[in-house]
Amino acid sequence: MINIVKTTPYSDQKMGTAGLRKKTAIAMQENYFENFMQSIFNTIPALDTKSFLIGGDGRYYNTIAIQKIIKIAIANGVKKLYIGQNGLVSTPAGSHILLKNHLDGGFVLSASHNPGGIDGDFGIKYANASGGQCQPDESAAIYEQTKIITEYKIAVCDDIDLSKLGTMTYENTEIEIIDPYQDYISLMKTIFDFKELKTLLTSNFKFVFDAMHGVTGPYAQKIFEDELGAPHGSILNANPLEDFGGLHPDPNLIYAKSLVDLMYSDNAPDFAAANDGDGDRNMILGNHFFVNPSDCLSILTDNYKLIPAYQKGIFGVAKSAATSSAVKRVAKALNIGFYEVPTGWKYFIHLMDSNRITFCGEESFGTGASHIREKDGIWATLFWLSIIAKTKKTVKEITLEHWQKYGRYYYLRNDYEAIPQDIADKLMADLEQKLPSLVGQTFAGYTISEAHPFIYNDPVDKSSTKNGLIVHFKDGSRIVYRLSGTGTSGATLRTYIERYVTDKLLEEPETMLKELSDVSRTISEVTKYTGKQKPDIIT
Ligand code: VG1
Ligand code: CO
Repeated sequence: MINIVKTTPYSDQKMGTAGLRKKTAIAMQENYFENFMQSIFNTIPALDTKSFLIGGDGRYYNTIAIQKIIKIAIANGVKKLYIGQNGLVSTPAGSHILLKNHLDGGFVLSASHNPGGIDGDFGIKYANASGGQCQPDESAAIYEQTKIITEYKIAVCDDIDLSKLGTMTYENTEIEIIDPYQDYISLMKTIFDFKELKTLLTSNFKFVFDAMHGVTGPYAQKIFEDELGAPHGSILNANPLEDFGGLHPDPNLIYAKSLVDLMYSDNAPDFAAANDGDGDRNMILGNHFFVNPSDCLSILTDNYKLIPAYQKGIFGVAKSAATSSAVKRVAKALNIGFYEVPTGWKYFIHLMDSNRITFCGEESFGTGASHIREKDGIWATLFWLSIIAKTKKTVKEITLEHWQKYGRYYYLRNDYEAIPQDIADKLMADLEQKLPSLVGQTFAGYTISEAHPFIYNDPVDKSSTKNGLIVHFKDGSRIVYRLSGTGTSGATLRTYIERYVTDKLLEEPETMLKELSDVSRTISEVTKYTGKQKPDIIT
């Protein structure tokens, strides 16, 4: 039986950088999730011919929301649903499942690296047939629907058992509970040399992987332990938990602190990686060494030939504008295309689909390639291990040699969190206004050479996107300002700071960027607007 339920719109269902992200309590309001799902389906024609993937990172409210999607999909006459067993699918594996099965879209229930639980965050990433998250025009159309919705359709039936693999049919919808791991593992085997990696991980090389109680734990156990022979226990925090064990599943120096402490201790392993809640972000650490994600993209690109799948050559490389310029030098040296896009993985999709790029990355602990249309934490880990297996060098040696070859971009991101939205908007608008007048001015010895909004013209669909403000200095340093699109309380001002040097390769970023950090505050007047003397989070 199908029920048609009368509803009233919520005014705040606009997707941000990566889907819709809300406080869990907001997402759990009556009809909130149903409204959003029905609004998505309202924008998709001929649902009786369409197939979708459903999965999530295992956070609180996932399984309840999944049952809702299933019932709304049945009521809307969707042809087929592929659902990850127990409601689990990582963001990268989901992209692969979508592409492999030529699905029309997918829903990964995740607020990514944001904390989970009833007091945490909930989210939904909506992908289209490209295998990646929907484009801005599609999210705009969905947002319009959310503002006028008056009813949604929902099937009245028992909850579907998500624990058993198999196929069943309800009304006209076929439902298949699928293994969320196997296809992804097979895909990784087509890219990397698993035999060589097994030799490394069964040697005396010490490896750990922190899944942060997110969705990658089972993937990592299957790949690194079962397939590649790493000792049992190499995967830390391996079981997905609804509240991530009370942790913040964000793989960076602050939130993956216990892993960082281990890697800077006397019995540090040779290598560590961490992934975020939904498995698309990664952090790479060596013994007493941290690899900045911008450098990570640059190093992987420079070493593409060491990986079987890329030996015949790669297309170009792309980064978000806020990411450091390191990979630009590598692209130049390799004579491959280089692109700079707004923040958010969706902007890489057209570049991959049109064979303009093979690799891409963001400063926010994201690296990936065109094997899928999302960033991929396990892929990045396997890539690093492959470089180590081939070169027999440590993470620190590989990175240092890279800096010796190309110079180093010291890089930091300063986040000013929980700013009232109107104040943040005013700060950005005022800053944009004054950019032209800044050119030629000198602050603490740094002279501004250019200052402008970042505008991206997509070479494929010709759309134009404005995202953030960039200040360039004569010595090649840059400061990028933008507001976060993934937060759930107030606004976050992100200030990205980089400085290029060819000597002094092993200093602390905080030391090398002290003046520029101060300059970033002078220019934005963040203290005047927010009262904040310093950032809340530095990564
Ligand atoms: C942040 C990062 C961005 C990333 C996005 C989604 O967005 O800065 O680089 O693509 O999160 O990451 P924002 O708008 O808050 O700066 V995740 O792991 O959700 O998919
Ligand atoms: Co994520």
